[in-house]
Amino acid sequence: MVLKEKRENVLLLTLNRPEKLNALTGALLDELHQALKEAQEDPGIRALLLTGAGRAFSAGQDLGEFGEGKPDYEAHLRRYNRVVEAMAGLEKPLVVAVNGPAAGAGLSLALWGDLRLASQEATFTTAFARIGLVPDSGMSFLLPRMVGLAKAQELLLLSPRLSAQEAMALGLVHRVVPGERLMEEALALAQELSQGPTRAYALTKKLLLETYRLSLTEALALEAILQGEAGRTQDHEEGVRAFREKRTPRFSGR
Ligand code: LHQ
Repeated sequence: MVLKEKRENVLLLTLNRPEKLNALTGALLDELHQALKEAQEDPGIRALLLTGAGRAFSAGQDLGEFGEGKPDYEAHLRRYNRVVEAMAGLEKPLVVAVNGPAAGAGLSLALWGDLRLASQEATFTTAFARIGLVPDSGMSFLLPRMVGLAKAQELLLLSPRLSAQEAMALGLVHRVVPGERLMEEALALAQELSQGPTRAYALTKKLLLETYRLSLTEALALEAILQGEAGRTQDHEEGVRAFREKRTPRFSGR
C-alpha cells in the first residue's frame, strides 16, 4: 500500500491504492507511519519524496472503510495524528509531488511536505465540510498559516476544488509542472536537498513550526539555541570553508 524505493540518499514513498484514488485506510496509515519512522532513523536517507500511484495523490479517508457501522473517529484519528507528527517532526526535508486530486486528509498530508510540487492535472479540495466533518490531520493548524485566516475560512466552509495554478497562487504548492515532468522535477529537487546541510534543514523546520506559538523574545532565544547547534555541525564548517575557497560545498549531513 505504500511503496518504498531508495534512490541514493532519497527515499521515494508512493501511496499505492490507485484503484481507490489512494484513499487512506488505517492499514495504509500504519505503513506510512512505519516508513517515516524508519526514514527518520536511517542516516543514509537525507530527503524524502511522497507521491501517489495512478491518477490521484489521495482522496483522503477511504469512505468505504467502515461500512455501515458508526466508527469512533476520535480513536481512528490517532492513526492519522501519529503520521502527521512523524511528518512534522521529520528531521529531513520532505518533497511532495501532487500528481492528481488531493482531498480531505489527502490534502493535509500533501501540505505537510516542506516543498510541494503539483502536476498541471492536480486538484485540491478540503472536502471535510462537504461530508459534515471538521478539518483534521493538522489542516486547521496549517491552512490558516499558509493562506491566511480569510482564505482558510473560504476553503474550509465552501470546499471549492482548486486547480494547480490556483493552489500555487495561494501558496499551497510551490511549483506547477506538466504531468509528464512531475516526478523528474520532484526527484531532482529531493536529490538536491539530500545533498544539503541536513541538520540545518531539520533545525530550520523546527524553528518554522515552533515560532508560531512563541513570543518574539522566545523566538529569538530559540533561534540562538538552534544556531548554536547548527554552528557546531561539520556542514557549517564545510560551508564556510567552501565559501572561502570559492567552490561548491560537499555537505555530509553531520
Ligand atoms: C472514494 C473516495 C474516498 C472512497 C473518491 N473514499 N472512495 C479522517 C478520519 C476519520 C473520519 C473521516 O475523515 C477523515 C479525514 C478525511 O479525509 S474526510 C474526507 C474524505 N474524502 C472526501 O470526502 C473526498 C471524496 N472524494 C472526492 O471529493 C473526489 O472523488 C476527488 C476530488 C477525490 C476526485 O474526484 P474525481 O477525480 O472527479 O473522481 P470521482 O469523484 O469520480 O471518484 C472516482 C471514484 O473514487 C468514485 O467511485 P466510483 O465507483 O463511482 O467510480 C468515488 O466514489 C471513489 N472515491 N474518493 N475518499
